Amino acid sequence: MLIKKAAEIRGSEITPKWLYVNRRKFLAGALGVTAGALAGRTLKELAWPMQKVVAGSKLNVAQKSAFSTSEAVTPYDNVTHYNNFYEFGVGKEDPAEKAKNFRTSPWSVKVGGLVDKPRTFSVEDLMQLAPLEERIYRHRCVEAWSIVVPWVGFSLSVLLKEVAPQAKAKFVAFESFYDRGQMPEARYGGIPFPYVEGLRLDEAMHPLALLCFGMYGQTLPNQDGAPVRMVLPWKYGFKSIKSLVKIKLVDKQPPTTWNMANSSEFGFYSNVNPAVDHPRWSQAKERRLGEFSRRSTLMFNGYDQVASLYSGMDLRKNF
Ligand SMILES: Nc1nc2c(c(=O)[nH]1)N[C@H]1C(S)=C(S)[C@@H](COP(=O)(O)O)O[C@H]1N2
Ligand SMILES: [Mo]
Repeated sequence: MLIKKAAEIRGSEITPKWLYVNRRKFLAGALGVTAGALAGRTLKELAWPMQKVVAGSKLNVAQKSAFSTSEAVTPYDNVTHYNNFYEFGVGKEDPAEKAKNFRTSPWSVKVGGLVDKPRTFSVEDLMQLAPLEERIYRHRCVEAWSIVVPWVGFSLSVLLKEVAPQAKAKFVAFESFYDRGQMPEARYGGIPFPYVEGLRLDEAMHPLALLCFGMYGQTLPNQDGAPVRMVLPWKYGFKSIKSLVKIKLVDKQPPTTWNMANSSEFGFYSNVNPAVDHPRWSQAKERRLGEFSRRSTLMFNGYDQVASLYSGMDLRKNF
């Protein structure tokens, strides 16, 4: 079965060559593994997705970011067919299927609250604010799987500076698009919608916090949060809110979806922390999609640059 898929993959012309090299490596690994070694793994997670790569539009990436990891990029098909996007279903393969017809254009993002220059931006306006960078980040889901993705965007700080935050602004509240009509699966999600998230203003201003328009050199696929999302590589994946429509600067810590759904399991900060277990599972290790053995999870997902944001804080309490 895997051999047949390898043949199909070789024929594709849409994806950049370096991606294919990565993919061949993955397949070589996959083919070398016996059925016995696979037992006990989640086959769904390891299986090569059946769907064809659907290319978005190409983005003009002006520069590669110094923040990039040199670790192997996770194959595009894994990243785009193993998603959490509860508006489009709770299954990992649901978003790729159910978000296919999601309308992401025209799209605007309203930025306001405690700012001197509130403004509603079209996605095109947003993309004009700074040159697009490619940033290859590790991404660690709270569910203990991880991926390495070449995202495209620029620091959220660029946008925040544009609207001129007032001195009273201490936090940033984010909101996702929500439309029952386009997202009928959301009612089975078990969490409130619209999906909301939040950061302290100094976290939001940290250069690593990425306002993201694309991945793998192209616009974001719907299932990954088109047309614009956040990517916060030192935090558990659920903080990286998708399909953004509102950003509001506020003076108090804003409510966040997973914290509202289950406050004992999901805190406001949700920094990746291998020393603080989730009440129902360990956070010490993670499995990179497309790989077979688990690796150790790093404090702040390896992004030590953010440590000073939390100096003096008890990260067990502020989980
Ligand atoms: N609006 C919205 N944003 C969301 C989610 C969601 O369900 N809805 N899931 C989060 C979780 S749990 C993760 S791990 C990441 C997954 O991003 P990816 O699918 O691009 O890998 O999106 C986050 N952003
Ligand atoms: Mo996640």
